[in-house]
Amino acid sequence: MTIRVGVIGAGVMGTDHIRTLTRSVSGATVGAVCDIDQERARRAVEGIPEAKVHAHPGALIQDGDIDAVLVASSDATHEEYVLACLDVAKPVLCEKPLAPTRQGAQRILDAEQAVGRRLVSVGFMRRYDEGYAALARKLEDGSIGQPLLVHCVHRNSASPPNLPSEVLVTGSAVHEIDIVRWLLREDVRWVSGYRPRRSALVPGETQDPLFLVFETDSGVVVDVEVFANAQYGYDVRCELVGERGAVTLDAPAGAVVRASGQAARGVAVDWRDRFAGAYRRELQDWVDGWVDGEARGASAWDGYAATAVAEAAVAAIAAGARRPVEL
Ligand code: ISE
Repeated sequence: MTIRVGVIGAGVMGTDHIRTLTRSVSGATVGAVCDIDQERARRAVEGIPEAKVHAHPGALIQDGDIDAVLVASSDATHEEYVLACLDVAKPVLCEKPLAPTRQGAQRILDAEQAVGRRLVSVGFMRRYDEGYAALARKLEDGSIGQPLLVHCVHRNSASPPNLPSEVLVTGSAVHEIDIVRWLLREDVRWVSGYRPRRSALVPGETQDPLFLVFETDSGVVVDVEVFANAQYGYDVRCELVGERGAVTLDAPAGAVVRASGQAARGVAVDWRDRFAGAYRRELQDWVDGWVDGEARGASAWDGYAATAVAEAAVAAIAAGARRPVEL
């Protein structure tokens, strides 16, 4: 059985997913692509003779030749397209965030409940990263005892000028929110946010870096540095501190070059190379799930919870006060 996937959005992530689905995932083909820029959509399907280009996302979603939809358009459009997929009861994998607002994510939860079965998966690909999977195993096998603290770092080399400051939370730290919930198997209940001294190298008005603190149901405290203009590359770190030890996320295997008096290891350029394996495993699992007739990966509830925490974090930063998360 081959799942024919329709991809909405042929930007950076959409193009990456099209390439991964076509070259590295078995049991799936890209059946159609749609983008606000039709020329970009046409370029994205070059070399995939069976793929159509649709002018409108609605037409792609309703296309009877399309079995499942991957939403990789801009964040603000996610809710509309996921709801349209639910309207025709089609499986949908939506890039994060599921919706930029908690109310939007709630509407998706309600619509999925009305269909009566899981159809929505959310693209929290870190759940498929080997390093994070190793952290989860160490927590589960008791190597470090009960978790007490989590330290996270999320750095990009550069952001576009005037990136709205809240996107550092809704577009970047949302990954830490999800992975912390997944690792600890509990919800975040309180959020505090800080605006450290602003880097002079940030283009435009964006407040960068940001620093967030989460408190979970059981009282684990999580700190997250988000720095979108760190200059030197893409760097994601995580350390779990437990009662009996600590466990740290390892960088993916690479080469160490010893030359000119230094031992140096490369830094990832962006999330696509750092998490290439995770994206591939995520897509393969999603496709395998639908071959077996079931949704896999992060659920609509996970997407909703992540958005709820992100929203509380944005409010906490604005208010300069600790905020509860409304779930
Ligand atoms: C980007 O949009 C992503 O989705 C990446 O996964 C994230 O790490 C990065 O910070 C975002 O800008």
